[in-house]
Amino acid sequence: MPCIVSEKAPSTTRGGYQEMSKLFRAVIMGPPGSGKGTISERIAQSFGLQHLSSGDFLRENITANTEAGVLAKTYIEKGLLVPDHVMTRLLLPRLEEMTRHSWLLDGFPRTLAQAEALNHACELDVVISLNIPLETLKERLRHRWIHPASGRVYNMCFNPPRVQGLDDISGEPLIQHEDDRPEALVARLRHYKDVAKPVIDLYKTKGILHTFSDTDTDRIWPNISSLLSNKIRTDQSDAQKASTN
Ligand code: G5P
Ligand code: MG
Repeated sequence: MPCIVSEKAPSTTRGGYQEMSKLFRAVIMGPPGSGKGTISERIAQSFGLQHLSSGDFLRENITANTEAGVLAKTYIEKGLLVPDHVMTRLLLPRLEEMTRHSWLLDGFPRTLAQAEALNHACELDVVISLNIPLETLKERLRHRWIHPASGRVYNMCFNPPRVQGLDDISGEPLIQHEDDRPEALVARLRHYKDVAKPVIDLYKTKGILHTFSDTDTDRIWPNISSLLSNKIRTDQSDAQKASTN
């Protein structure tokens, strides 16, 4: 797959961040409810990376009734992971459409097989791993509501909608994910730990893993922001040096 790291980025960027001369590839990992989506939105906004959430992409496929979506639904409803071959067949072509953008993958890879498939496709610059206490996760997801059409996420305590039960922008009703209901939730949390360990070990060995531990996204965010600022600045200056040599 043409996921070439040295490819020149296009001249326009989102988020007002300085133009990147080298494309940047990042992954954010973490258990259900760890704040991947919330932090990804902030990263996309601040650094102009395109955000691709595997969960949102699956839900789009479910809504559109695609073959993969119909299959994925049966797993997601039970709180199980969607099989690796379905995930890679869905996600890798989507990444191929984004080769001219810097991107952030949220929720993929989840297993070692997925990480190996991604490895063959492209080289990552940074992997962010969120390490959040179990009780915090359970509490957060119990209060999570989403706007299905846009994927906007609310939490009745952390970031409630302006009008209870309604999306701030469209005014449409909010719903809870089937897999945020208590039975599916416990299964999701249990699964995560087992399958994530070899993926985390792989990225640790590659020297690109950065782990953030806290109970609050607002305390984690400044550290992630400064990691990415430094990383992107260093990568850009390396790319510039290479192009002038
Ligand atoms: P998803 O959709 O990727 P999960 O299980 O990885 O689902 P999820 O649920 O989307 O993770 P998140 O993105 O990590 O969680 O967290 P979030 O949505 O930002 O935050 C959770 C809640 O906490 C929100 O309400 C938010 O407002 C609030 N919050 C955030 N920070 C704070 C804070 O500091 N304090 C408080 N109080 N609240 C906060 O995947 C869904 C399913 O799709 C399948 C699986 O079946 C999966 O279960 N799937 C895959 N299967 C196989 N392989 C893959 N790669 C797959 N990807 C998805
Ligand atoms: Mg999410």
